[in-house]
Amino acid sequence: MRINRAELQTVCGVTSKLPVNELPEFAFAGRSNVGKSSLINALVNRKALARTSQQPGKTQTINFFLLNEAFYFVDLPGYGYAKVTKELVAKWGKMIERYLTTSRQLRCIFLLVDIRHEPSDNDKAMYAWVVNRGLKPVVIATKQDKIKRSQLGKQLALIRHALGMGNDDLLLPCSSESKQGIAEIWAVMEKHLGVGTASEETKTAAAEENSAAADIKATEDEAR
Ligand SMILES: Nc1nc2c(ncn2[C@@H]2O[C@H](COP(=O)(O)OP(=O)(O)OP(=O)(O)O)[C@@H](O)[C@H]2O)c(=O)[nH]1
Ligand SMILES: [Mg+2]
Repeated sequence: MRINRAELQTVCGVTSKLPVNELPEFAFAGRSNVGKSSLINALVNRKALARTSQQPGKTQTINFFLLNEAFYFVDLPGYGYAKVTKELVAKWGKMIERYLTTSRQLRCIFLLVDIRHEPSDNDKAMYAWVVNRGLKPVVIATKQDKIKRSQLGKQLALIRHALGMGNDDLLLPCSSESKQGIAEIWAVMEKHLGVGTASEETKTAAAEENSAAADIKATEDEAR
């Protein structure tokens, strides 16, 4: 999707009141440093809309980015960041929980995990919590550029197994550096937004997405 306008509209700290938005929201969750803010930048094709850092714990607020005046990206603080007090970690957890339980416009939550590693206990707990709330998370395996093509299937199978994902649950690899997988993530959001479903162009894109998803699945199956 072409993004013509992107702005950081609302920043919420631990004690802030969350906005009651009228437009659809897509949220990005995952441990600190997994690449949430980088992915937001890659999706909107901007270098620094969302602030990123090599130091974990960069995003310490819930940030609402308004795109094309039509929908929001919600950048959540990372969990599992050890260098702040337990008290603060707990407050962030509560804030994320408050957002996920009260948002009326959340269309899809993307749960990010690092493609190189087995999901952590925090990742597993987050995934289970989101599933238990009746939300259907789409898991994104980040930093695909850091592994070899030959490792892809094995890593995806490892992540799917560790999180206890069903065969039909979406797991998409991506890289904010090389831009691999970015179009597939957009295809998921476009489906939720119901944009351009009538056009031939979108039908082709959707067919391509389905075939890309089938390819990824085949790679995973091969690795089993
Ligand atoms: N090679 C590579 N590096 C990445 C990728 N995505 C993010 N990074 C790097 O990972 C680090 C963390 O990225 P962020 O986007 O700030 O991570 P975050 O999840 O927003 O982290 P918090 O705000 O602390 O929760 C930065 O140094 C990024 O450059 C990727 O796809 N490939
Ligand atoms: Mg961040």
